[in-house]
Amino acid sequence: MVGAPKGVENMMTDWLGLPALASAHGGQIDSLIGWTHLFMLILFVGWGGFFAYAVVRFRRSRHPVANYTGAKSHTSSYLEVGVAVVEGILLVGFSIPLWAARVDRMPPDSESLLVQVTGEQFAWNVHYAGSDGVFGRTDIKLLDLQSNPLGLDRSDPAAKDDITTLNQLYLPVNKPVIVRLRSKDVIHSFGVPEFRVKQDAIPGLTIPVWFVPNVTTEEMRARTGNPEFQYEIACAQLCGLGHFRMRGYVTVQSAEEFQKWMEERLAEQAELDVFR
Ligand SMILES: [Cu+2]
Repeated sequence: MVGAPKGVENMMTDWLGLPALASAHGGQIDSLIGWTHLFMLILFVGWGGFFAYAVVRFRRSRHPVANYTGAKSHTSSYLEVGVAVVEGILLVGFSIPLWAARVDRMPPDSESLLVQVTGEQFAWNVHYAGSDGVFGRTDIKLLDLQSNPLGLDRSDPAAKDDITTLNQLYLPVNKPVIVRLRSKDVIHSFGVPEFRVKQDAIPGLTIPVWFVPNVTTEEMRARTGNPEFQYEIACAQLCGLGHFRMRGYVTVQSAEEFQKWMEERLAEQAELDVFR
């Protein structure tokens, strides 16, 4: 991308025309995708070229009778071993370490922002624990699709400072985020292309997914030249008739802006509580 700050973009991102990168680990994902494509291109050209050669070289007019002995050289075996070695390197050297970092080495809760994101047909419910860091109790009996889509029990002390939003995920920049994914009904999938994150939300399970967003929405607007740019959570599993409109928005802000946003939401919440 033109004018992109160094270290944010990856060579492979440009080469493959992937969406702009906006997370700390995204470059590694793009490298892996890029190297795999490059290797597949070499294989495709190699095998395709050999196929074309064989079709011409062993055409019927030149070789009316099959040769039962076949080739004696070991070149093909060496090539096969070479292909297997490269595939092994991609798997052991790139894929497994990357996967382990994503699923095994979660950052500690104390250093991260924890958010619960619950998918439903057809929306994303976002739930922040607030300053106490404890998610308030939820109860299915309190669930109301309009006024309380998560069934949050506001009488629980831990729920007092909780913030819930619909389809709006606000995140501070450069801080690890752990999204705890859940689903109320069917399988959905939390996909934010710019973060190189995609994880299914499965009813009955809470699945954590983590990333470090490193480009704010404002910076991305400047970089893309699109003043209306928004990070989007796209549901990446066909989850029903309204799947196409199951879309959330992510706003990445500076730590101060994020803090301010949280406080504003809390103030709004306090106003609502007066009328309860
Ligand atoms: Cu969905």
